[in-house]
Amino acid sequence: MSESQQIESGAWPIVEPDLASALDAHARPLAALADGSIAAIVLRGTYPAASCQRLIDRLVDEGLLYDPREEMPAALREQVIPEGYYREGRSGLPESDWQRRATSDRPRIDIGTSLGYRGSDKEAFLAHSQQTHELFARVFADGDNPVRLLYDRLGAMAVDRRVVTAHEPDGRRYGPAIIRAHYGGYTYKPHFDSVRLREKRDDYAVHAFAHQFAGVLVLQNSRLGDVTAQCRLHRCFWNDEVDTHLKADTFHAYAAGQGIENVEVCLEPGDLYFFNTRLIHEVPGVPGELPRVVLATFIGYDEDREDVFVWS
Ligand SMILES: O=C(O)CCC(=O)C(=O)O
Ligand SMILES: [Fe+2]
Repeated sequence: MSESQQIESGAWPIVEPDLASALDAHARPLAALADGSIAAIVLRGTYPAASCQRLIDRLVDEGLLYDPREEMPAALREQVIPEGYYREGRSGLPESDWQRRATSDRPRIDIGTSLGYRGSDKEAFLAHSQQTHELFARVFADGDNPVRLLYDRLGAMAVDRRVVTAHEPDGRRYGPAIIRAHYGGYTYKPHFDSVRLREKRDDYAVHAFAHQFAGVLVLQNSRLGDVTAQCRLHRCFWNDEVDTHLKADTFHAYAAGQGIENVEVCLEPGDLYFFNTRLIHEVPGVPGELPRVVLATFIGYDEDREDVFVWS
């Protein structure tokens, strides 16, 4: 596929509501995500809403998340991820950003191992990933396992390909998925995600995949009146020209000027969606009482490979 950011014009569909419709519409749904001909695949009601609530309650009970009506526990305060944070290659987090943790009024708490956040130290990343496998085995021991559901649905869409947790050639695995809680209206500005093009992590096996997708299951949303936090996808792949607008915070004006269409993917707790993370996307925060909580993954897909890698 070319480097151009414009995708064929015409309606840009969100394929929904279930696996059957995705496979009906496209013999290879993941190929349709890869070439940008569809905006997203939405599988509604994948995880029962009651299970979402049970999981959130459990995570709060275990001190892995907190109830925003109470004060944030000190142990979590140290783990806050500043809004807008990401690391390129092997660089570290600047001191000024670490200081933003404690004072952030839009804190994000991650449960799991993020390559974007921890990947600059590979040994530490792989050791942390191992701990996440152990943590998830314990948290999801009762069989009501949303990570397995996500892998199963992805496996069905991958048709004859094999879906596995991303691993290095020596077998060491990445984190299988990550739970992210976004408090106080935490916002993802227009951005793209790519271990290859953005983070440039050429020392990781996932760097080899031509395409990167996200698979995200909503566990809880943030609501203020009628408004909930939702992802908006722009029909525009990242390239150098787009990059200047992302960095200058002028992407919205650029998109309007270019007539780039966009769609909002409206999700309820329990809905799972997949999209190509090279598309410019954003999740404007909604400072409701409760945090928006998702189970998130990245997915590596390549036409020439029969394995599909999943990581976080
Ligand atoms: O939470 C979502 O739905 C997507 C978030 C996102 O774009 C990201 O984590 O990079
Ligand atoms: Fe993203």
